[in-house]
Amino acid sequence: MLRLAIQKSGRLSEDSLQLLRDAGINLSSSPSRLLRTQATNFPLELIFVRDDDIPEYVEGGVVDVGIVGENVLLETLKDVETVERLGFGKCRLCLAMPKNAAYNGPESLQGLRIATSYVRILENFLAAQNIRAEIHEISGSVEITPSLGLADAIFDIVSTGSTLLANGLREVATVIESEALLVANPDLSPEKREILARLLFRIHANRNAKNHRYILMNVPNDRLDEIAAIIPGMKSPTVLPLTQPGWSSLHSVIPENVFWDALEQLKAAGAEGILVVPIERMIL
Ligand code: PRT
Ligand code: ZN
Repeated sequence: MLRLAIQKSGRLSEDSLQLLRDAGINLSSSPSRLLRTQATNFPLELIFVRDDDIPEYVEGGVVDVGIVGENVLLETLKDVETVERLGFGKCRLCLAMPKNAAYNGPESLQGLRIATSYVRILENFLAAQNIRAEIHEISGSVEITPSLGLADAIFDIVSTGSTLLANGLREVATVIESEALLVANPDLSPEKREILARLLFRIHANRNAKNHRYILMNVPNDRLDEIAAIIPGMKSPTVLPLTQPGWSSLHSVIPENVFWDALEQLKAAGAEGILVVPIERMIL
C-alpha cells in the first residue's frame, strides 16, 4: 500500500484528484469531508492535509508520497525526492511594488521593507544579489501590506496578476516559477517503489496521450514519400492501400504542438480527407 498526501482543500486539490481519476484510480468514498480514504482498485491510501505540512510528512515517512507546490517545497527545504513535475498549479514567486515606485533592478530593493510568506526563498535571492533589505514575515494577505504602510515591496505568488493590480501593485521581478510536484520519501521500500512506478506509468501514458494526436489522411501514391517526410511522427507512418487505385491511407502520431503547422503543409502537398483524432492513452 502506498500512502499519498494531497491538499485537503485549495488550489491543488481538484487537479490532484483528477490526476488519480485519469489514472483509473477509484476512491472508496467521496473525499470532500474525509481526512483519509482508500482506492478500491489500486494499492493507494489517500490522506488530505494542508499543503504546508506535505513536505514534512513525506520527509518523516508519515506518508510515502505527496503532491505539493514547488514554492512550498523550496521554502521548507525538506529532504524529499522530486519524482515528477505535474504541470498544474502553475504560478511564479514575484517581487512587486506600488505601481508608481521606481524599480531599476534588484539594487532598487536595497534597504526596503519587503513583506512575504516565503522568507527563505527571498533571503536566498537577496543574498545572491548582494542586497540587504528588511524582510517582514506575514502569513497571508501579503498584497495589502504596502497600502497599509507596512512594507515598501512584497514577495508573493502570482498567477494571473489580477490580485496585484487590484492592490495597486506591479510585478517587478520573477524569482522562481512553480508547479505542482509529486514528491517521495527517499527511503521507500521496494514494494512501495513498485507501486509508485505503476502510478507513474499511468501518469506518463496520460500525459503522452494529451501531448499527441493520431492523424489519418488519403494520399496519392506518387506523393507518399513527400508527405511522409512532412509528418513529424515518432516512427515511420503506416501506409495502407485504398480500394481506389493510386491512393493510400497514411496514419501516424504527431506531437500536439506542431499539428496545425503540419496540417497546412500536408494539405498543400496533396493530402485529402485529413482526420485528427485524440488519443486516449499512449505508452511509448
Ligand atoms: O489551506 P492550505 O494551507 O492547504 O492552502 P493555501 O491557502 O496555503 O494554498 P492555496 O490553495 O492558495 O495554494 C496552493 C498552491 O497552489 C500554492 O502553494 C501554489 O503552489 C499554487 N498556486 C497556483 C497558487 C496560485 N496559483 C495563486 N494564484 N497559490 C496561490 N495563489 C494566490 C496568489 O498569491 C494571489 O493572492 O492566489 C491569488 C490570486 O492570484 P492572481 O495572480 O491570479 O490574482
Ligand atoms: Zn498553505
